[in-house]
Amino acid sequence: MDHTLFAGDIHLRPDRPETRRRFFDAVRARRGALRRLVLLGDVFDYWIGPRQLDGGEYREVLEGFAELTRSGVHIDFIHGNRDYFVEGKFARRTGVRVAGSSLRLELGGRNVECAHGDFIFNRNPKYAAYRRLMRFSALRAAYQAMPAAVGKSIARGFRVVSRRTTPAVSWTDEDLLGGAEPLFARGVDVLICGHIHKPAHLACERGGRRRDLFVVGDWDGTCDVVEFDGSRWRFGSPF
Ligand SMILES: [Mn+2]
Repeated sequence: MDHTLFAGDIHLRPDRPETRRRFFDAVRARRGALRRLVLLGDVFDYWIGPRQLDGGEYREVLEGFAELTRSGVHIDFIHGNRDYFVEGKFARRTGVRVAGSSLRLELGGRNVECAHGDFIFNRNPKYAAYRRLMRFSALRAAYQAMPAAVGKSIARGFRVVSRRTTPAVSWTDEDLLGGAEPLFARGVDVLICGHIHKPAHLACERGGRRRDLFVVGDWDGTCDVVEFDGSRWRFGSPF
């Protein structure tokens, strides 16, 4: 079967090996059927850039991804607000394809849009400007040139900012569908994201078509994932 698995907000940290084990156990349990794994961002709790590859902190994670891609699982990596420095060197090391901020697929005759959700569910008007700024090569280069310890302490600072700008509790179903609406209007049938750490599956009808919004859970909590087995969608615990 042509099985696709969507997961995000895993927030892997070197000091939490149990999260890493649970995630890879869930993926490996689907071996054989699994063709594609779409990572919806914030896979890493922090990622300071290419130097992170040499530090050894995420060695088992990198090996885990490399082993999966070698075994024929196609993996797409969508940037989250914690790990948008994941780039080409990471891709070459692991075989994972770095998709950038979003990914469009067609599954079962439906248009599927995958994104982390930080650009969709964000009430801070400065946020998009900040992310655009970080795209400038000079700023990125300055960040990458810092000693790794400084880079990590800045990454920890980003985490505080991102916690302040993403209040999970305040998103109602109407808010979530409101965020998805512009994408539905552009022809997206299924929107899959994460970021707000509040798992949800909402469906509605727009333009005579059924639309679905899936928000995956985080791996400190319910770990809810989205799966498509070639004919049916499933949302819930991966275990
Ligand atoms: Mn996030």
